[in-house]
Amino acid sequence: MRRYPRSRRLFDQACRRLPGGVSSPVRAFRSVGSPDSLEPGSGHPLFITRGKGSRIWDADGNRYLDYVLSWGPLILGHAHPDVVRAVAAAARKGTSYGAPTEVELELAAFVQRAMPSMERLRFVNSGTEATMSALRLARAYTKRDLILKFDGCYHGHADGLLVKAGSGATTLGVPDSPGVPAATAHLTLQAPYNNLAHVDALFAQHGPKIAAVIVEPVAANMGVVLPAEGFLSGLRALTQRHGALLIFDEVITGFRVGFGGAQELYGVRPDLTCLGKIIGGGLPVGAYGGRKEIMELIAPAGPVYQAGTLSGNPLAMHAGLATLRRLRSAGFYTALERRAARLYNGLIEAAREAGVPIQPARVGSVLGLFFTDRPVTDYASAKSADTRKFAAYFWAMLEAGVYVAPSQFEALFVSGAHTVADIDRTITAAAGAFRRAARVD
Ligand code: HOZ
Repeated sequence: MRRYPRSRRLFDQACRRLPGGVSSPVRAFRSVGSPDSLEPGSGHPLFITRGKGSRIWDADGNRYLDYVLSWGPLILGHAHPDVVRAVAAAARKGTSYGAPTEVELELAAFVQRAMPSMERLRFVNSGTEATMSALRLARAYTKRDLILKFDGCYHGHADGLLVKAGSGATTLGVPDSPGVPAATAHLTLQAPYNNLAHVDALFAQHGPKIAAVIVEPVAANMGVVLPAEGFLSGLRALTQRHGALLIFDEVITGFRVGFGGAQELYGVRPDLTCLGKIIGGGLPVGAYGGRKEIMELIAPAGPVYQAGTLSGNPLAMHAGLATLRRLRSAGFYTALERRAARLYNGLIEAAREAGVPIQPARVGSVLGLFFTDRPVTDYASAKSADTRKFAAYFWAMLEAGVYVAPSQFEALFVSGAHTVADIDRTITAAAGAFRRAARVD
């Protein structure tokens, strides 16, 4: 069995300096225990020293096929030469000016070509900043205070969005974070994902007060849950009828499920869109944008204040631009789709052979699987999945050299750097991991 002594040592040191030893909670392996005990909290994360293409290396020199990909941004894989070249060239000219640059324009134009609904957009530094700012804007535009979010969707860690939040908040059992003032939480209405009737009822009750509905068009922070037929178009119709804005959080799906994101894939045009991850090519970036008349309320064009010292940072802009250019190259998404489908089908077959029930989901290169025999359509059904089976699967995958997110409530991402051989190796590893999971009761 693999051991990770240097990572363990580093983690012990980190715990004396950083809360929980990490800079973001989902990294901590808290819920999956350790290789020899699936007791939550008994393990430690791996410290990563480098990445190249589809692979990463840990502090003990172990190599892994990486399906976390920094939680989604690295659609080209690690250290893609185009991105490295662009960042290095930009850095030689200075890392930040706090002034407008031409590259912001170029990246904005690329994003707008992909998502024409973003008639105007503002660059920020993270997905959290994007969603937080979009909500402020929606409230200012509609002159209403309530927002509606879906249970298990995660839109970053702004106060009003840490209500039944997915991702690490769910993994660690704190979907409603302490520290969020009750007065703020009360401004957030909640509905089960995929439940239009519930949304309809909330609009019937609170309609004139609801500023916006915010949704992950493909939920990818409670595991991967696909939008039911008619769900997104239903939200579009309901928001329009009641004068509320529809905000698509495409931080994960943007440029991931296709060049035009989920809005193109499902043919629904939101009022506002939030982006992050891929548009920064692995550097910290977010963006929000939408209809001109709404966006023109943002300062200095309008009175809604939002600012940032490093917003539109040139290194991040260049990394994003290099990434999006590569995504535009002929056949990129077709090849990615083929690899992701091969992995998806291979995982399903491997689980079937191992006799372990799973609920798989996939849109493009975003995949998820739940250890349950019941269909997963929302947060409640996602949470009923077996976390101990997942933990056994997780450690077996790691042992076999495959790095997946240490939580069932996260997604798995395929990059353009994953080869067919990588995929087939992963399926072989998963066959063993599923057999291990099957033995857990
Ligand atoms: N959306 C990411 C996880 N689902 C964020 C990663 C993090 O929280 O560190």
